Amino acid sequence: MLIRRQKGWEIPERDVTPQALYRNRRQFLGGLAAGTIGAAAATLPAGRVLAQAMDPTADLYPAPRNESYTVDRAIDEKAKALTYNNFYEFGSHKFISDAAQAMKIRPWTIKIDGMVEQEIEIDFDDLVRKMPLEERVYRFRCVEAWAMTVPWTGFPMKALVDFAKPLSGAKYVEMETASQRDTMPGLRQFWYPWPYVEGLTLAEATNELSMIATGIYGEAMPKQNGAPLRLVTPWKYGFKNIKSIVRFTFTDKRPVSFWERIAETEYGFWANVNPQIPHPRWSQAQERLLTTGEEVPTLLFNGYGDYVADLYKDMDGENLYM
Ligand SMILES: Nc1nc2c(c(=O)[nH]1)N[C@H]1C(S)=C(S)[C@@H](COP(=O)(O)O)O[C@H]1N2
Ligand SMILES: [Mo]
Repeated sequence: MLIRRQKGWEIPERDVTPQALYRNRRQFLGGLAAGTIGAAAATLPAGRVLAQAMDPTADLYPAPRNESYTVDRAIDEKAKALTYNNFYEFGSHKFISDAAQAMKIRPWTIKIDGMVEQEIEIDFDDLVRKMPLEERVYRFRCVEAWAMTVPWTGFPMKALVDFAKPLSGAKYVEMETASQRDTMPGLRQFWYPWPYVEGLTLAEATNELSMIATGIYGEAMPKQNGAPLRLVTPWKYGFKNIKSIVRFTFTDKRPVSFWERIAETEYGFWANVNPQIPHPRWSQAQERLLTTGEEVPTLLFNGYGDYVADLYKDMDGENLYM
């Protein structure tokens, strides 16, 4: 008689709970490493379960959409948003989506440090389950004058700031992207000031628009779009939207971001979208929609002035729009 213990991933779909998959993640990935993907997949009841087993947070998607943030533009094609990317760690062009698959996104440890009550180190899978996930459709505007409209899934960055418990003297939060020398060929381009760093004021970070996105198009974030967590600030140029974050540092000193270090006369700290302030080398008046290629007028604060204009009053003398 054949007696065989059922493996975690072989349980019927009706019995599959997120917990069960979560606990069996290592086993499943171990199986993959041992080259048993074919055997394992053959016993799986559905592709969805395979996806869940491979991404321990897959059960969180799709999250309910928050309709208060819908915009008057068509959502871009998923295939476009997932294959036209900016992620210099994988190359200084837009077609890095294949190369980015090498990035290791589990385990993923996030450090919260600097001016906080207590430093925190937390696994992404633990953090994301503490946060209120929802879907929001936002415009997105790259400084290079292309734009897209996409449904992000994530949580308000304010929830993360509350979780971090910053000290009263903290004024900024600095964020850092992972540095994986073995998977990110871009890091060999030593003339760039790695790691990728970005920053926000705490007022910006706790503005209701600021999101830590963990998914897009109703699925966990693809690697090329910044898995497992990235910043989304829709009123700022795309480069502020730092990907694959491993550290949040609270500080009283204004962070100097990656692009600011490279060219401070072209990319500043504030980087708020403004059609009337050209980039030193091109106009920002128009933008090209990712899916249709259509050229349309750019809006002040990318159309989000009602939410964020107040953040910048009485800031004359600051370069708010670059
Ligand atoms: N770590 C990291 N984050 C990054 C970048 C990058 O090169 N590295 N590029 C930025 C720029 S310029 C843009 S426009 C967006 C692109 O996001 P997307 O590929 O999801 O469209 O990511 C931003 N975040
Ligand atoms: Mo960008």
